[in-house]
Amino acid sequence: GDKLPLVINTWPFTNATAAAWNAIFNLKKSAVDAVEIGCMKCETDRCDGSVGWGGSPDEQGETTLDAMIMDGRTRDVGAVGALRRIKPAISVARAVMEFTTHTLLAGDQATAFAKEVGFNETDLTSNISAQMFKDWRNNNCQPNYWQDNVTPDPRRSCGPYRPIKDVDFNRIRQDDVVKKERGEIINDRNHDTIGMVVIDSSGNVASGTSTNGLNHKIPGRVGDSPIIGAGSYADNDGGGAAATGDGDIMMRFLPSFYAVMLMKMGVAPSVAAAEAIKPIIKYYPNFIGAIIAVNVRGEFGAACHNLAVFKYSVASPEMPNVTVMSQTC
Ligand code: SD4
Repeated sequence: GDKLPLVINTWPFTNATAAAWNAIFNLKKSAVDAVEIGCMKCETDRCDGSVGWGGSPDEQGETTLDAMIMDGRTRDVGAVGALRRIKPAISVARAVMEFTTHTLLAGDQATAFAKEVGFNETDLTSNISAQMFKDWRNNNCQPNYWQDNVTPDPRRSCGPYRPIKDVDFNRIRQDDVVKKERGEIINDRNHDTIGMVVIDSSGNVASGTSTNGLNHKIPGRVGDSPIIGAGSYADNDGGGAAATGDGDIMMRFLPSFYAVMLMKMGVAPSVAAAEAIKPIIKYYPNFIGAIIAVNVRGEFGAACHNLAVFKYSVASPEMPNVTVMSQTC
């Protein structure tokens, strides 16, 4: 059967998949439009609290947003990092792509740009994010999933900061305990970033991401999601890929770029996805994350690490009702 057009995105964010599918298949919109519409759906639904406003408060309680969008036909890109007080991050990223010669805008100046092109400034705090922030402060700046009988992890303190090398990680806990415990942070009920790739019926590829990043991050922290080739990548000659997980680690390896380059050389998507996270695992065995990859023929695959199972969503002429796929790690 026909494999194109195709929509694929991280996690069982099926409403986002359906929105993008409707855009590309029924409304005959472009792949870039479909990615924006799909990611917008997650932003307005606030998928799992980890996309859009009102989630993942930083050390001062503020939610900031990261997003990117990429056109694999023209290689045009727009992205925003640590966007403040503006809800539709993917659309601001789109505006960076459409209205400027720049690629990535950050922080308050990204907000100023967004206002200039007509977006509304608004508080991104929700009752939930305010409560999460309060709990965290009341818990000596430790995530509330951290057990009382466990030595606090100084990596997630709210300062003052000191060199990481001074921290005795061995004393804190064994690696496999960290792995197990952190594995419960990102799991089937608590997903993260939406990363999406859409390919139209002529083989034009677009990709995008949107997220509110990491709980209790240091203000100013930008994750992998708006970084080109890390959060996602699109190339009409290879395909598209998008990543989710520990962005501070993943962005050191540009996994989405790597997967797309491998597919460009003829490597199958599932192999390209696995290869793209291999070097991450080599240096950071406790890393948690996943990647989806799709080539220009509409063949797709995924790979993950330290998740019991990674679920992602697909729609194509072969699976028009949006199918949730399960990848074991
Ligand atoms: C980040 N990659 O900001 C995002 C968050 C995420 O699964 O995807 N977590 O690091």
